[in-house]
Amino acid sequence: MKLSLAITTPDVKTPIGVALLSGSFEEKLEKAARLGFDGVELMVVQPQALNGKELRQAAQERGLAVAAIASGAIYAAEGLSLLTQEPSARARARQKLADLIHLAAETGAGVVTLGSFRGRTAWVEGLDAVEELAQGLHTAAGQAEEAGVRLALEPLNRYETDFIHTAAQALEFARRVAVPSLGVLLDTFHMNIEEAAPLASVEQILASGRLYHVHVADSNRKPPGQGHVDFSALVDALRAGGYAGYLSAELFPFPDPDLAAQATAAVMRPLLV
Ligand code: LER
Ligand code: MN
Repeated sequence: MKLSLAITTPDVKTPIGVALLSGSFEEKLEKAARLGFDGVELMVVQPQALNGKELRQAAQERGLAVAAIASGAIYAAEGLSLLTQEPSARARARQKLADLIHLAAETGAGVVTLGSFRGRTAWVEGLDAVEELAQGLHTAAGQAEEAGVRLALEPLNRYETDFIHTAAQALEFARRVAVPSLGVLLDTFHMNIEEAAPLASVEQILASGRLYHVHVADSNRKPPGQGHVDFSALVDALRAGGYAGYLSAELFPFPDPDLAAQATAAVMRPLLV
């Protein structure tokens, strides 16, 4: 199991509420390495304009891997999502997803995350939203399969979207799409709100073989140790289920983006030895 954290790439001009570390992209990489992270999850807005090989090399030079490519900043910065009323905007979103998959392959990131970028069923009228998303992700999962990349669908809490709130719902959706490259991302912050028994849900997804990525934040979305999530029990459950992927910090920059990263490493690093 490896530790990463979410940072933005230089194309992201608006502040993203759950990205960590301050400074230039290179400074963020230096800091991540110094704090003992193994990788970085890249929050991007213009994947088509980024050079994945250069990003990969910049990370590698500091002993870091690119853990994941995150789609959430596209929704946060541009309001673009896979479920949106205007057909041309839906087409642009699907193209963005194809670009994210290409960037993941170039950077060596194993995973593209799919959280708020999926949109909401209420945003599409006269359309079967679930079927529309299933079709879009079926196509994308095929592209991912060819590129050697996985897609990780993230259950989000009820205040952020109107469907796929729980691990079981995400797994059901992934099984409906039925392409092995589509799996599940579990985020401890959302799980604390939506799961009746978070560790049992972790075990369920692990048993399905479809746990492709994990986001860590405490119950209040502050760094681990500042709320009431039991990270030691989480790591034990992940280890017992054979999880070898990333625990990726995606949380509020509290009290600031550097100290939040430092506090995360201080709690999580000892659990992963
Ligand atoms: C995305 O990974 C996520 O967790 C959302 O809550 C976006 O902030
Ligand atoms: Mn998340």
